[in-house]
Amino acid sequence: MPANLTPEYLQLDAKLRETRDPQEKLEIMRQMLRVIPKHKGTDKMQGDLRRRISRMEDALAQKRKKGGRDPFHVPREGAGQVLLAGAPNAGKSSLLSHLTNATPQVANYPYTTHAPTPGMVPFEDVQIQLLDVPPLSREYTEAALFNAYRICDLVLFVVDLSSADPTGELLDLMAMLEEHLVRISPDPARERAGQVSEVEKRCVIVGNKMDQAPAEAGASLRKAFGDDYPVLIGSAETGEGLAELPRVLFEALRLVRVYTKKPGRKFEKSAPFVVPAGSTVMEVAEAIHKEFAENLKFARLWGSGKHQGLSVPRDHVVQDGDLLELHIS
Ligand SMILES: Nc1nc2c(ncn2[C@@H]2O[C@H](COP(=O)(O)OP(=O)(O)O)[C@@H](O)[C@H]2O)c(=O)[nH]1
Ligand SMILES: [Mg+2]
Repeated sequence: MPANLTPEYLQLDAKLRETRDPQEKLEIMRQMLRVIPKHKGTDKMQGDLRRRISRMEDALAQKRKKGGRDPFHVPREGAGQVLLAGAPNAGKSSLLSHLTNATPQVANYPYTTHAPTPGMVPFEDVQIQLLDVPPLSREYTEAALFNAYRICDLVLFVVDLSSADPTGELLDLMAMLEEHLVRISPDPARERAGQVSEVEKRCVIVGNKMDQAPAEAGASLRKAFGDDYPVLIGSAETGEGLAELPRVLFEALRLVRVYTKKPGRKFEKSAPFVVPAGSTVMEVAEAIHKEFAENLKFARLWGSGKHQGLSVPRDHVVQDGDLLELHIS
């Protein structure tokens, strides 16, 4: 069967042969996999591409481990890693300054942010890591930036409401990520082991510069995206409209906080264990210590309404704010 490759695919193929940088090669192969016509005639080519992508990813990961540096890699801290995304001048750096103690450069000209700048967003008794990164743009975006989106926990889009077409701008940002195999989704599929191609990420949207924009701009952004994603309309400069953003980020990360204590001790409601929503008592114990989990006999639970001190099985699913007393043998 003929492969019927498109000009777009052939162009990428030619580009791949000219490219030396492994990271860029990887990006090109991911794009090729995206655009290759999906039918029986290309099955083998698709398989080959997947294998080459996988090998290249492994090789790059090895290199990073050996100390080769990925300029966009920032070690995870706190409850989760949120990556800002936006066009030049949308207000990403201003938002980071507003929400955290970080002091990124804010300037009224594009491309001010080069290396990622991290900051910690406090929410009640947890901290969420927020990373400011260079803008997404069709003119120039470093390939390594797309990798950063692949490994973050949540994408925070910032859209300038005073621009000509905020909704179109956001659709374009999403399309750019998708072209690099990062799909924004209200309900991402769990990542399967060994899957190398597309990843799915949740997002939160901030319509920024409301102080400079007509009210309709915010309303239409909400109308376009509000059914699928949290949309906040506000100002990164004054903070107006954004008071709930830390909570919205925490909720979008789909995490729960659990407070634990040993039998006979008092609860210290200060440092929660943060685990993915849907985690069980056993998984909380594992998060504390592997050995601890192995020796877990039973747990008593306060919280979730009806469980005031009742003993619960190891596969009981914990809720945000639960108090757990762990009994080990
Ligand atoms: N009026 C207004 N200006 C803002 C707001 N947020 C950011 N700006 C301005 O927009 C410009 C670009 O902001 P910056 O945070 O550097 O954008 P970035 O390129 O996305 O990081 C700066 O001059 C900011 O002062 C806002 O809410 N209202
Ligand atoms: Mg910036």
